[in-house]
This record gives sequence, C-alpha cells and structure tokens, in this order.
Amino acid sequence: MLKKESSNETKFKLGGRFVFFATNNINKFNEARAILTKYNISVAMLRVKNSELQNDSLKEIAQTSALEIFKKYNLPILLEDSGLFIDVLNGFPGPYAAYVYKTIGNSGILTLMEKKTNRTATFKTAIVYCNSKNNFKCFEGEIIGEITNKKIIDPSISGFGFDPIFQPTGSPKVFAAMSIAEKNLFSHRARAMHSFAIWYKQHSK
Ligand code: ITT
Repeated sequence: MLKKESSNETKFKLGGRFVFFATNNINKFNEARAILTKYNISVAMLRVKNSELQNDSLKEIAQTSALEIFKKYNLPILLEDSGLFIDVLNGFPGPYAAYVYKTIGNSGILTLMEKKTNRTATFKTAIVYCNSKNNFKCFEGEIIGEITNKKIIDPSISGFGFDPIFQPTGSPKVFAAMSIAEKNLFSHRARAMHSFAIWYKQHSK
C-alpha cells in the first residue's frame, strides 16, 4: 500500500486511498468516516493505546501520538485530539477535556457554570496525518457555541462526550440532538476532516 521513496524528500505516496484512524472512540470514528467516504477515502479504526502526552497544545499532543503509533505499526495514521475551551473558565478544560469528562463529567461542568452569564465555548480539533517518520501534516478545525444550562439528551440520537451541553452558535439544537450528518455540518472535527480530505486527495494516487 505504501510506496517507499528512494530519496529523503518529504513526499507522500500512497497506493490507494486508505488511512487508519487511531482512536478508541467509535463516535469520533463514525463521524470521520461519514466525511471521508464522500471523498472516496477508505478508513479503518485502529484501536490502540498511546501515551497521551499532557500538553497545552492539541496539535503537539496529536503529532506526538501519531508519530508514536506510526512507528509501531508502519501504517498511514490519522490521529485526532479534541478539546473544549470555555471562555469564562479561562479555556478550561481545553486539552484536558478527556480527563475532565471522565472525572467530573457534564454535571461537573454545569456546576462550574452555574450563574455564569457568559456561556461561550469553543470546540477545537487537531488532526495529524502521518505516513513516515519525517512526514506529518496537521489540520485544525473549531466551532464556537454555548454551554447549555442543563444536559439535553435526545434518546433517538446518541451523542457522546460534551454533546449534550454544547450548542453551536446559529443552531437551534445541541450536538446531542443532531444526527451525524447534521453534526458534520457544524463540527470542529468535520471542519478539520474536510481540510485533511482535500489535501490528501491532492497528494495521494
Ligand atoms: P481517543 O483519544 O481515543 O481518540 P477520546 O474520546 O479520548 O478518544 P479526545 O481526547 O480527542 O478523544 O477527546 C477529549 C474529550 O472531548 C473526550 O472526553 C471526548 O468525549 C470529548 N469530545 C471530543 N470530541 C467531541 C465531540 O465532537 N462532541 C462531544 N465531546 C467530544
């Protein structure tokens, strides 16, 4: 699948459009796949553990993890790190979102946000594509919205993570009340994934 380059030039050469999305989150994978399929890019989910570096930069976290996994599997890797940045909490939880979600969860965030009138928050994503030790490229996406006053769960649609408390600006619905197709019209992940797909189609054969 991967064609080796004879020189040390930084070129991406793929035989066939196939990438491995390294994640343990099936929801992230399903959202990404819905977009990549539109570009005829096949994607497989690679469930792997990595050392998830603690860092203030989503880009650096994604880059380090992607490289670590590439070195282990020698496959074209796509890796994404996302964070939720709440203005009135000075950007908390930011890149520590996974830990905060596991510990205090959405209820804890809502408690921290009690009586706060400024509810603006931004979801950010950094996606890194890596297909050699020296070649990786980063794509970023973000969406501004508000933290709701309570969790909004639509039983017919299964959102994940902070979806029940995040409402993108301009949308009447929280992410948790959107289908994957609807969420992909707005989301941080979708924006970064479209940028990746456009770049990838120009650089692969
Ligand atoms: P992997 O690291 O295995 O990819 P993860 O769920 O830990 O999966 P992140 O570190 O990127 O993914 O996400 C940080 C946290 O933000 C985590 O708790 C996610 O559930 C949450 N999150 C990420 N994207 C989200 C989205 O689109 N909607 C709601 N919550 C999201």
